[in-house]
Amino acid sequence: MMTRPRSTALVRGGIALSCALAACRPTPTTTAPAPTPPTAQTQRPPMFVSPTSLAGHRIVPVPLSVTPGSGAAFTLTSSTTIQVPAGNAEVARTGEMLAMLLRVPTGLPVPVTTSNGAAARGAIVLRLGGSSSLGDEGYELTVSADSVRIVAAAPAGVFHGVQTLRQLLPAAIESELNFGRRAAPAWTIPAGQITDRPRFAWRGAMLDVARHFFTVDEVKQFIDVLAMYKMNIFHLHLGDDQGWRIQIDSRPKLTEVGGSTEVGGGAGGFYTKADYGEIVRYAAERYVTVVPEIDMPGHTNAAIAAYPELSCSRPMPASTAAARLPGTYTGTEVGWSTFCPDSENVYVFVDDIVREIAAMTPGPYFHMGGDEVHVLKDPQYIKFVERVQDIVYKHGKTMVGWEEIGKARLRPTSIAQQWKSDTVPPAVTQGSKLVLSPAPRTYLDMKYTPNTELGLTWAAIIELQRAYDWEPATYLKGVSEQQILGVEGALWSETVHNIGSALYLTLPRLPALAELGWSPPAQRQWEGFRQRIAGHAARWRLLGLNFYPSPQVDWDAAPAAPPALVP
Ligand code: TNX
Repeated sequence: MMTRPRSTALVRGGIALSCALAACRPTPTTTAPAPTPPTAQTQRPPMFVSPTSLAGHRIVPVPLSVTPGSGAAFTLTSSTTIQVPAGNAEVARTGEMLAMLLRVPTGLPVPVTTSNGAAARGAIVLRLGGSSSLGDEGYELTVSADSVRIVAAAPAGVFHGVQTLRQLLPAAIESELNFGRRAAPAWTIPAGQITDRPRFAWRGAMLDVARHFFTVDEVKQFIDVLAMYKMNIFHLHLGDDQGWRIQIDSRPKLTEVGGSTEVGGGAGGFYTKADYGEIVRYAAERYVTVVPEIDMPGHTNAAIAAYPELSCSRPMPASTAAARLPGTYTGTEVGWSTFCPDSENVYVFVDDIVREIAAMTPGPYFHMGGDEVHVLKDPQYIKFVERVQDIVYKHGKTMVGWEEIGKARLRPTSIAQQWKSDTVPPAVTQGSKLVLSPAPRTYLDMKYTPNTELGLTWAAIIELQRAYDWEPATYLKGVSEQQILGVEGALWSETVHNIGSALYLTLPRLPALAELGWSPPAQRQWEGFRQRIAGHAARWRLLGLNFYPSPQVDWDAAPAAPPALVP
């Protein structure tokens, strides 16, 4: 894999360590300086404070149901254990990840024990079982003074429940420093019960690693953010005019030539098969499915630079002078490149690509792109999409494509990703399910304000409230909730050079979208989100995650005093 130096201009808080659940966090050698002992819980900085009642929680995405208890809180102590069931390696792994998260800032031993018996006193119990109505991703979290129980029908649900538990502890739990006994906050979790499950099956984010390359470690950090907010799809845009980013053994020039540059003329880079395997594994441990995209027939100049016979003719914009190798492109115009739909060699090539990528992708999807082909006539475009669709299914994957693929005849299981239409896309009329990625609401590469240094403006200026305050089931007239598979945010990287910049555009807008994807509409209100998300800035700072401190949120506000308990 090729790497290059990166600017850290927009990274706050130093080097970010990648950590959805601390698996990657080094054991600290430093002890944080003790702050002046507090006289009252309320005088402590917000990062040390946990809600005194579940009613004051700041969980994002907001759960389906939260019932505050009247009993005492659970407190992490030297006798706290994590109890996992015998015979389930996945739940055991999640238990270990939770233990690593808790041990670092608390300095407590938090051993992981295996038992199918009753909850030991002081145990955090992770368990499979519970109601099948929880689905594969739902969970039930019960907190009492004696124990914490997370019960789910499947391991993904246990993982999501652990993310909720993490958000119920003071933000300081995210620290990579040990607070020591004097400085430590009270590590308490308020009593009560949470029942939770997602609204939509597809809750995703796309990262464009083609316009600018991102290293495996940077990609892991992005996946960490998805996992924290219970998102389950990571869509990886692996090829475009400016770069080809994935090793294909049968077509070595794709990475040699196509991987050699990026927007602006930098050195680009690519993932070896081992790198890609590492990304897929890391994502899977966090219950995130990788959806690889090779955009075609348009957005293909990097592949054509490597194998010119893929094109019928080569109309190129003039702005290629800075490119390193002949035929490569480092500008940002779109819509001008295309594979030749009338060449059989093109389909042999596509078969090679889909076969190799399908073989290294455990998830069920292959995304063929299909957007913005301005230089083909409809019949040519349609023929291409239908041929590629056959190849994708031949290699055992379900096809996904940008909404333009609806012009072609789609198989019933093919999925269209809406991004520009505000009426019923043709794919839906054919019976395909839709992933909603409306650019004016979900495009993470749009500026927050006209003055945002990074980002584009063609779809909209998207401040946080605009990213949050819309409803998927009514967004497209004539498209009902049953036709919507879910939502996805897209981070195109024409202006985004590194993970610090990527996170600046992603936080806090991606958590807003995560809530649209997960939480029932009845639980969602902008004012509530605004107050809950405020509590997350302290977490992002401790994790070294850059973010946009939107003026629409009072980031330093202490958690609201809990309202009186309503039975
Ligand atoms: C449109 S949205 C594109 C991308 C650009 C993006 C920039 C879509 C399917 N295509 O090629 O990167 O706008 O915002």
